Amino acid sequence: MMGLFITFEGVEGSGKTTQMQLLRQHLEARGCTVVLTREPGGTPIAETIRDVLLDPAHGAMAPAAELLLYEAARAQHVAELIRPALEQGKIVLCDRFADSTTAYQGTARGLDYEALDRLHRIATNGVWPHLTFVLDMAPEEGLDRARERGRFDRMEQESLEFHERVRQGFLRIAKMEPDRVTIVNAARSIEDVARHIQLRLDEYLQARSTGAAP
Ligand code: Z5A
Repeated sequence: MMGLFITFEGVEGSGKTTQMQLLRQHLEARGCTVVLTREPGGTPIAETIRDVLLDPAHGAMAPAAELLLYEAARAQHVAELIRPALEQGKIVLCDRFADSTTAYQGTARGLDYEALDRLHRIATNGVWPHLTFVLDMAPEEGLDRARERGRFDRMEQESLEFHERVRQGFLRIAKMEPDRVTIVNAARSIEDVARHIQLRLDEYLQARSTGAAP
């Protein structure tokens, strides 16, 4: 697969969408073809699953049902959009991916990591991010930013303790996979965060050009 797959992770409101748009501009200015997408979602079927997952009326959703719906949306997204784009040599920037399932449904909800890993393998079928940026900040600050938009989805209604466990879940993944996952302090200005991301990407692309990175 010739393309480049970059994912953005972090607590709600940490600036993933903002940073993806800035990185797209940066890459397009260099002549790259960039696809921006998100999870859950990214294709019509996966967006329909997203509506079910995030509907605040669905407070009674069982954790296992939630997990399987996120993975179902991912399977469709990978098959229909991400894999074809990578095979065409494009750069795919994705707002959340399997690490979100590990952090939200694994670390925060307490579902079994081994079961999650098996489901990730089925849903992603070998498609895995080359680079991941975890935009790290205190969840209460991120939630404040997100709430300024005035909409509250089902996951946002979880307790602050839940979102703190999510944060710890992302930090755990970064510790386990330091080559792939970069922690970015997201409590800084938009420009500072963008600079950190661009520097890490340039470093990765340099390593890739010499065969030192996948
Ligand atoms: N979820 C899950 O449980 N399991 C899974 O497997 C997956 C997802 C894939 C998706 O929600 C929910 O699904 C999510 C995890 C769960 N729930 N939670 N909680 P979503 O897609 O609707 O929301 P989100 O992914 O959490 O992102 P967001 O709310 O859209 O936020 P963001 O993209 O990270 O931030 P933003 O939109 O770029 O910025 C938010 C605001 O802050 C905006 O007004 C910006 O202008 C401002 N901003 C951005 N950066 C800065 C800085 N540096 N300083 C000041 N202000 C800033």
